[in-house]
Amino acid sequence: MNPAAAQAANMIEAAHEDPLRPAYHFTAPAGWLNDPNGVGQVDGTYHLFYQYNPDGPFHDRIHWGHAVSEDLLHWRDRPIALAPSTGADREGCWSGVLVDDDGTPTIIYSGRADGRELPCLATGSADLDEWTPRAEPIIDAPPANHEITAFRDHCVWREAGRWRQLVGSGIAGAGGTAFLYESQDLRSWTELGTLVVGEAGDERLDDPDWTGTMWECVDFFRMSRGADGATASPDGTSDDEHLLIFSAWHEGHTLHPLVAIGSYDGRRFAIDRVQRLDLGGRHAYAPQSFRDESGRRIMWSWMQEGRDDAATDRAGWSGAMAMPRRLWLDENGYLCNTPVQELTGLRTARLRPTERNTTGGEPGGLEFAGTCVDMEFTAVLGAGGAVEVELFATPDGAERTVLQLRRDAVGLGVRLDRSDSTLAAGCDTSSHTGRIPGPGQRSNVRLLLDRSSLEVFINGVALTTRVYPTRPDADRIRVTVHGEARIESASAWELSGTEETGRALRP
Ligand code: DQQ
Repeated sequence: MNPAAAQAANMIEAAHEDPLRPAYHFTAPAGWLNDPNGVGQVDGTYHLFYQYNPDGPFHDRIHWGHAVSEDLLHWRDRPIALAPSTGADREGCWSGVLVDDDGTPTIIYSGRADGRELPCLATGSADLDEWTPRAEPIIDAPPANHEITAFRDHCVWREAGRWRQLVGSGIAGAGGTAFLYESQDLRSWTELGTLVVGEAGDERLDDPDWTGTMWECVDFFRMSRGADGATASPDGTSDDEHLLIFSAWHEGHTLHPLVAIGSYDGRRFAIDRVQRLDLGGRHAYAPQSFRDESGRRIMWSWMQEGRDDAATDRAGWSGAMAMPRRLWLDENGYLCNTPVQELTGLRTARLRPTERNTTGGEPGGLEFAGTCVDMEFTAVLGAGGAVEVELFATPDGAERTVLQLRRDAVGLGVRLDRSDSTLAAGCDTSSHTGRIPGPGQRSNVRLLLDRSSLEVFINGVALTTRVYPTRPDADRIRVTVHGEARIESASAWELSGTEETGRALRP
C-alpha cells in the first residue's frame, strides 16, 4: 500500500473505531465535514452535498462531498462533486446551492483563490454525479462601492422570469448583509444593491443574539403562518412573510444561526423581528433549506465539534449533519423546527424505564439507559416547577450533561449544562440557555442522543450541542421533577445506525 493509501485507511479505521462518532447522523466517510450545500430533491431522490476535506479532519482545500438518499436517513456516497481546480476555486470549493437551469443541474458556489472567494458555477450530468466547473467566476469582484468584510455563499431562486442571487457579506462599520443580483442566464449578473444591512454595533462574541459583522450562508424564502415554506419569489399569498436565515460571523468566529423575519418588495427586505434558530448556537451552524417534493421546507445544519484539534486528529473525522428538520411558522410568527417524521423509522427496541425515588423518598423520576436514543415526554410545569434530565450520565454522576426546564415568573426557561459532560480536557463545556415562547403549562420535549451529539426540541424550539463523555458507562438518562411539575407519557427508543458499509474517502 502506498503511503497516501495507508494514511487514508488509517483515517477511516480511526473514524470507525471512535465510540463518539454519531451512528444515525450523516458524517463524511472520514476527514472533515462542514456546511450542508446544494440540498434538494430530484425525481424523488434527496441530494446532500457538503463541505468536505478527504485529506484530514481539518478545514483545508475544501471539496464538495455528495450523498443521496430515498428516506433522508440512509445515505449512499456518490463521487466527489467538486474539487479545487487550477482556476477560480484553486484553494477550495466553498459553500453554495444547487439549481435546475431548465433541465441542467447547476451549482453556484464560492470559489476560493488568492485568499478570497468569488461566485462560481459548475454544470452537472443528469444524475448529478459528474460536474464541470467554469474556469472563470460568474461575478468577478465584490461590489466596489462598499468596504466589505467578506463576500461568499449563495442563495439563488427564480423571480418574475429571471434568476435572483444573494451573496453573503458585511459592510465594515455597519453590519452583516447580503448583496442582491439579477440574471437572465446564471452567468452574467447585475448588482441590485444590499437586500438589508444589519447593525453590528460593538463586538459581542458571547451574545447569542449578536448579528455579527458578516452573514454567512444566507438562505431566503417565504412562508405563511401555520404552513410550510415556499420559494423566495414574491408572488405568494398576501399573508406570506419572508425569512432570511444567516449565520452570524465575526473575524473567523462562526457564531450562530439567526432568522430575520419581515417583508420583501423585490429589492429590499424590511426586518420585522429576529430570533435565534437554535439555542445551541454554533453547534447548528450554516443551515441550508429546500422545499421537498411533498412541500415540506427541510433544513440541514452543521453540528460543529467542541473538542480540541489533537482529539479530532486522533479521531480521524470532524463534523456531522444535524438531523434534517422540518421548518414551520407558528401562529405567532415564530419559526419552529422539528426532526423530519421519517426518523421514527429508525426506532428499534423500546427502552423500559425504572422508577426512581427523589431524595425525599417520593416517586419522582425515571431512568433509562442508552446513547443512541429518541425520547419524548410531556412536561407539565406549574409556577416554579422544574424538570431535570441528566443525559450521558455515569451511575456515580462523574460525567453528566444536564438539561433543565423551569417555569419562572416570566415563562419557561431552558438551560443545558455541560460543565460535567466529560472528564476529558480540551472540550467546550459552556452552557446553553434560552426561553421557550408561549404561555401554556405543557411542553412537548423530544431528545435525540447520538454518542456525541444531542438535539433537544421543546415545543418546536431546537437546542443542538455536542458532548464527549469518556466513560463506557456514561449511558444513563435520568428524569427528575421538582416542585409543581409532572411528566406524562415518557417513551424512549433505541435508534439503529444508518452508515453505509465499505465507504471510501474518494468514492
Ligand atoms: N464555510 C464555508 C464558507 C462558509 C463557511 C467554507 C460557513 O463558504 O462561509 O467551508 O461555515
